[in-house]
Amino acid sequence: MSDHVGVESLPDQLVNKSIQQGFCFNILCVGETGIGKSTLMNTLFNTNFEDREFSHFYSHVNLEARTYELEENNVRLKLTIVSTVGFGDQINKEESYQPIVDYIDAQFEAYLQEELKIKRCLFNYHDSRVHVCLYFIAPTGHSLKTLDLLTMKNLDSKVNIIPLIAKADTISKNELQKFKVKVMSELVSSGVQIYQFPTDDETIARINSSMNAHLPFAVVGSMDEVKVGNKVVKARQYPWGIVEVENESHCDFVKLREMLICTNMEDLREQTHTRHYELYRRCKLEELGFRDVGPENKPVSLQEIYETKRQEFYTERQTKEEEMKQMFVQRVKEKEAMLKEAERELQAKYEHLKRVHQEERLKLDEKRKSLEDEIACFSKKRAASEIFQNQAFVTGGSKKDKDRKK
Ligand SMILES: Nc1nc2c(ncn2[C@@H]2O[C@H](COP(=O)(O)OP(=O)(O)OP(=O)(O)O)[C@@H](O)[C@H]2O)c(=O)[nH]1
Ligand SMILES: *[C@@H]1O[C@H](CO)[C@@H](O)[C@H](O)[C@H]1NC(C)=O
Ligand SMILES: *[C@@H]1O[C@H](CO)[C@@H](O)[C@H](O)[C@H]1NC(C)=O
Ligand SMILES: *[C@@H]1O[C@H](CO)[C@@H](O)[C@H](O)[C@H]1NC(C)=O
Ligand SMILES: [Mg+2]
Repeated sequence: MSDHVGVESLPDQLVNKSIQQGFCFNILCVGETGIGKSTLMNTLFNTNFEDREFSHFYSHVNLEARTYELEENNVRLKLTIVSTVGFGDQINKEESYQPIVDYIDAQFEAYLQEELKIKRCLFNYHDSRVHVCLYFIAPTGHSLKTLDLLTMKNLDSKVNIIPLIAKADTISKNELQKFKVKVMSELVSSGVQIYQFPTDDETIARINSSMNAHLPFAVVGSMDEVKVGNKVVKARQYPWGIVEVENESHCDFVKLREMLICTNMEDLREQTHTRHYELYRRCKLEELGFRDVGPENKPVSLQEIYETKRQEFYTERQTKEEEMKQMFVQRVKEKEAMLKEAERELQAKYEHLKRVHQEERLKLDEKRKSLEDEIACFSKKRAASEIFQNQAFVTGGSKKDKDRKK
């Protein structure tokens, strides 16, 4: 362009807009109780986030999210720190990572729901998707625990993981170097994908790849101020010396702050949106039956998908209905057969009873007849005896007999 048009102000416009809007960044701290999560967050942002200690006696892992508004030179940052509570404290640790996975998925789901709304509000939506997961490894100097590997393996497709060796002041320099190598080789052999600082820009590739070589960062956290020489620094003081948090020959705290906040925050946000969220969204939509191309690699519209889905649904419902009808008929038939069987049994019982009854009656009749015969026989005998008595009276009746007769 030969004359000034004003295209050059585009970056300024973007900057001004971003500043107006403010930024949002969400950190997830995963690590055992008391490993130094809160202290490191305080040290990183040079703020005393009011926080409490958690006990070791939770039966489940919980996640606690807190949002803070920070400001530096008119740039506002809406920072959310999510911390695991009770991680690694259960006897059975098998389900420790599930609440973390669920939390990350829930944030993706909330964003997806907002996207799918008819009246979307993505412009001032409070994005709660986790941009980075700081994984605190205990400074054992030995090796990773199964819990560490399992958790990172389950999170690596959902979030950018930066592994940290916590409380790095409690491990000697030689051991730390060996431990770092060990941790990295274990992560590689377990196939855990950790976040790689971008190296696609040639001029900075060297620095970023050298940073990648420092992973996992060995960090020390402290809000205590100690006077060293003629300046006051954040440090941990021990009887034998002082560990300066911000001295690169003491720990990797500065490297972490540099990479996390100063240079790669935007990349972490971008990766979250374009890689992790995209993966979640794709799986979710495919689960619902959406797809971009049909059977013959032809693009399919939403309308078509909707129609096919509806058709499928109706067909399925019809077959279900038919099945249910069949089942009903079958049931009725079975019931009928059962009823018939019962009726037959009753009938048989009835016949049997009738027969028994008849037999009884016959027996009774016979008895009656014999009784009647007996009575008849008895009557005859009586009649005969009376006649005999009368004759006796006529022939020789005394006065005494007459009285008795009376
Ligand atoms: N040696 C050493 N101690 C540390 C470091 N960071 C924190 N601590 C100490 O570890 C203890 C626990 O620190 P917190 O930051 O409360 O740990 P946390 O992980 O937030 O603990 P919960 O939130 O209760 O699970 C405190 O006494 C800290 O002073 C460190 O880098 N080195
Ligand atoms: C951006 O803001 C600065 C100061 O607030 C102002 O001077 C400048 O003109 C703005 N630029 C654009 C392109 O809006
Ligand atoms: C690392 O990569 C980021 C993003 O590409 C870049 O902005 C930064 O300058 C690079 N180097 C260092 C040392 O941060
Ligand atoms: C870092 O610590 C080393 C050794 O303790 C010391 O010599 C050096 O001056 C410190 N550097 C800074 C920048 O304070
Ligand atoms: Mg804490």
